[in-house]
Amino acid sequence: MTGTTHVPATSVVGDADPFAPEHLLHPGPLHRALRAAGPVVHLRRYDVHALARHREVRAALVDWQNFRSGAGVGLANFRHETPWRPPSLLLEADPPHHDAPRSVLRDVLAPPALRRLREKWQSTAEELVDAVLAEQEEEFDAFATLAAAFPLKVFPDAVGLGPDGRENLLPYGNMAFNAFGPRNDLVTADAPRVAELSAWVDARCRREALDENGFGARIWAAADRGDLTHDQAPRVVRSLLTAGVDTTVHGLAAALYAFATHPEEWQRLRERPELARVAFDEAVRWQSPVQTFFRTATADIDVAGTVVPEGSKILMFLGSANRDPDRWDDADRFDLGRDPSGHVGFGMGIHQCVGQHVARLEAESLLTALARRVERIELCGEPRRHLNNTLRSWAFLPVRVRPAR
Ligand code: OVP
Repeated sequence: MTGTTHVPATSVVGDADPFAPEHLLHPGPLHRALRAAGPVVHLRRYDVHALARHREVRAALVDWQNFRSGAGVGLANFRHETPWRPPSLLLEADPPHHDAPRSVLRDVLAPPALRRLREKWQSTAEELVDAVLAEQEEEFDAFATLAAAFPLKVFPDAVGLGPDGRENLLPYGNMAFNAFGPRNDLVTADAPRVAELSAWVDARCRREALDENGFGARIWAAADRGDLTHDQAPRVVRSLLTAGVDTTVHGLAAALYAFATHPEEWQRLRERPELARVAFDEAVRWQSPVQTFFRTATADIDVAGTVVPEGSKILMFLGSANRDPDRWDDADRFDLGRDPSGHVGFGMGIHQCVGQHVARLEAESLLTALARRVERIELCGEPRRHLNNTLRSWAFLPVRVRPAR
């Protein structure tokens, strides 16, 4: 067997640190080794069991009775460790506590609520793309000017946030997503700003800080109706501000990167702009902006013959499940012709992304506006990743565009 096709034995892959920079930058080789090593792999460094195949990741995601979220969905076990902030009432909760906040947020972010935003978001996307094409040279950083700029324009407005301090949103989310991982250098680098950023976000979740027409006000109104307690309302607003910005920014960046490296798929989108939504889901499958989440075993669980002990953590590789060749034909290919449904980039089951319709509307607005105005988009330099323990994220995405005539 040659070096390049050699599959590391379980004992070797079991020593890997999935949160080391090399694996965060290039997760593919580790994912392949984990999938090859078996349906479940013990990672000795953290004493957790890892799932990297689509079948087992999906099964764990839908089995909330055995694979719990209430002890945290990061490496830290809230049974033994104090969380860095009060736990999320959605992400870090199990039924029955989970269900009232979930149902309130589901209604606030449901498609009927989004219909009111659709025209505004489409015209904002068109204005943004027009401005970028007018102001920039033909080469620019698509990460800052498009992927980050668009969500930061529309989403905080929709929540009902005031104009000040919005530059704190991405750093706060970056910190929250790092905190799901081990206390490595990435977490250490965030430490000096934890108190300041947390105080800013917590203040924005108060009723007085929120515009009366936004998602935030609707969460507070649900508390007035008795669907939530008034104590819970600010923490549900906090979920919007934690999970709603970085995810969409790096999700849109994933789509732009995909198109900038697949010119034939860009032509396909230009010919059929109604493919924008499926293109976004395919980009979420292909890049998996949220790479990993953990669960905690509530009993000794048999996974394909291996016992995962009660109380221990399970690490689910969403990004690996989304590239599993046993589930996907030509898994590594970004392909608008496939049906990406069944990907686990938004999770699956009772915790599946409650904001996915918001994300798809943002993506549809931006990609449609671009497809109408840009004939070609291609990389014109080396793109740079931003390292995060959970997010497959970007720092710089240099592109060259040719505007459509
Ligand atoms: C991707 C997510 C991520 C981070 C925070 C929260 C949710 C939250 O509920 O606060 S889901």
